[in-house]
Amino acid sequence: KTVAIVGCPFRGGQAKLGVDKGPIRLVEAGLPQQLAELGWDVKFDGHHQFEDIGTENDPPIGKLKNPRFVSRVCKAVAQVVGDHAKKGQLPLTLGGDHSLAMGTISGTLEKYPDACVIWVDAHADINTAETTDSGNIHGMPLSFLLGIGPKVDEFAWVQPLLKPHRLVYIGLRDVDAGERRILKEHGIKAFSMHEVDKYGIGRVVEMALDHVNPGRTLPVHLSFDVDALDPTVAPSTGTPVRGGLTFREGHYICEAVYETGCLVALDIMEVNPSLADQASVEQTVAVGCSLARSALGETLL
Ligand code: DIR
Ligand code: MN
Ligand code: MN
Ligand code: MN
Repeated sequence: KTVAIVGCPFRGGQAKLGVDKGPIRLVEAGLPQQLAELGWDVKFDGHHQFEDIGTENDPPIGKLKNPRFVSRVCKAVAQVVGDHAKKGQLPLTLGGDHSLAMGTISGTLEKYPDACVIWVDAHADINTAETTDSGNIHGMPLSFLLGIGPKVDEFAWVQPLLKPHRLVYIGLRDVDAGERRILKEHGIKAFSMHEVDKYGIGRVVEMALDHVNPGRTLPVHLSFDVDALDPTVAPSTGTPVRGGLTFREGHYICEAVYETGCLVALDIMEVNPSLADQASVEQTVAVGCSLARSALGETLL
């Protein structure tokens, strides 16, 4: 079993500086060795270099900010992730901002067209070119993957291969009005923090899996935005929202997905080592590493 680490120092999907340093810190913290100790063959040949095309060459398209840069980077990431998957390797993508998931999930779906997606996040990241307030594309990747909303030529390469019933959320608590409408209209299943409180994380993960992967036979892509965790657990991230997952709830999701044996791709996104004090940064980087280890088989006993 081989895990291919795809380091993506990229921040074009949102405005804050520093999230591009996330993957570097996660690797420096020893993630490749930690995964090797779990018995994985670890492939990592350096972080990807994304040529910055410069904001002057990349004016907004409608409300979308840095559209060409985001599109180009995600297209390259789709290729890389897809190539690893086709070799039977499990791509572990380290962000970077969550717009990257447009690339990672495109890559996964190329090899596994029937894959389902578990999206762990405080946010729904399903705004369209029409509904987005911020224009930040990290709040939009799922609308492109699902083919929802007005077509944007720049993103025409994104195949709308994800079906609404193959997507499930855990951890939501900051959902825009337009996003709520989309979730309702397309019948997309979401377990917000309210459901986590009500049922407990064990039942929530079971219900989430029952929804997208009833027979536990389909490949699973787990896309984990660290802002799903409570800001006391993962403070160094661009858009923290109070009332999030505890340390254990976050890790439980990863452990339970690993236990299905269906995991084919993993994203750890939105670690921003430039935000907050040094202790908070170290804590957040360490949590990013331990989430990845849990999803790749680390157990408590
Ligand atoms: C908001 C925030 N829904 C937006 N999204 C964030 O900009 O579309 N996603 N922070 O991670
Ligand atoms: Mn996100
Ligand atoms: Mn988020
Ligand atoms: Mn975000």
